[in-house]
Amino acid sequence: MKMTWRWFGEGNDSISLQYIKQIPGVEGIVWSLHDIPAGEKWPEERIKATVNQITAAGFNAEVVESVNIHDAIKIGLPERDQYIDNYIDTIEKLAKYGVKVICYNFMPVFDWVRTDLYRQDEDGSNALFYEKALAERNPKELIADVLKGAGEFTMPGWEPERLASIEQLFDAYSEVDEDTLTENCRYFLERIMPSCEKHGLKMAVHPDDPPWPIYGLPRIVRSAEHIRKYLKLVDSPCNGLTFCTGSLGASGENDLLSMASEFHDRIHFAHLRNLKRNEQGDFIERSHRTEDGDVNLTGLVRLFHEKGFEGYLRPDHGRHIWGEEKTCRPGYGLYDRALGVMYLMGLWDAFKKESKNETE
Ligand SMILES: [Mn+2]
Repeated sequence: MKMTWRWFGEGNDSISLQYIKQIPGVEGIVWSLHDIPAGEKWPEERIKATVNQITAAGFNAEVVESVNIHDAIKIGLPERDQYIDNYIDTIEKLAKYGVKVICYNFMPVFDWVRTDLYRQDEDGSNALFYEKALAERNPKELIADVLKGAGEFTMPGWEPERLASIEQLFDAYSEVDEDTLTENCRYFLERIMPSCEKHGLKMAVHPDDPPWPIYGLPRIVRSAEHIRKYLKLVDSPCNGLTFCTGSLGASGENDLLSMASEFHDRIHFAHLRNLKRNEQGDFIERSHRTEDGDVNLTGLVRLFHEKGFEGYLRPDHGRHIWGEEKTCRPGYGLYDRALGVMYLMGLWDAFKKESKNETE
């Protein structure tokens, strides 16, 4: 297991690489070029500069999250071939600079949905919250609320320029059902896989967040059955999974332990975090501790350890605590994610010691 930390880049994150270096156990930075619009080639100079900055700070830069996929590819428009060519160009360049895993998603329109970015919890902390009854109201209201909560930060998947034409975006997807989206995904994967295999670079699809259809838009990475099908679209180790417990775990129907066990050899990247569901289908993000939510992180870390997981792992969203709210990116503050690292490392180290039968 290689512990990593998501960092949004110089001038685009409230946390410095130097601070991240002070968190024990973090080996790698998960990065991206967030200002490059989906579909465009990533400039080599920018890749080189970012990788150099990360490695100079003492981290590996082997995981990119995300290289976003242009809507034309998901919808299956004729211009998709050009965008796929651009994607392959970016894959080749990233491989050249040592990138081993690319996290991406295949969700139409919204990368993720929450209805409140600062929901107060019982202990006075606050965190990202999803209220089912509010999630499918007028999309313009939802977008306005989310963007307002983000303050001056841009948020991946919530690009104001793209969402400004939300009606046209919905129209463009009107003919895209689950089968069409799956076939468009197969087309994309078949085109990019030769390049991935040549370089040993692994694609790791992020599950749908939350794992059910919203606004009637199809979702194809949301259950064991969907993931089984997805991994067979191209049955290659390079067609893998980002195992995100906070996304998959928002549905009580997903048995995360059995999913991790079944798909472990195709899991290249893991986002481990906790959340608490209620009976209405709402959920709030919680501390990483197993007892604080519905995700059995203890059991999952044990399983990853038993399976000899050698991929990358990171704490996922954290709560906003100790007055950090609105000084950091929503869900991406320093404190709670650092606590998350220590909790996950603590579990891992304990299982490691136990398996070696070390008592001292
Ligand atoms: Mn995630």
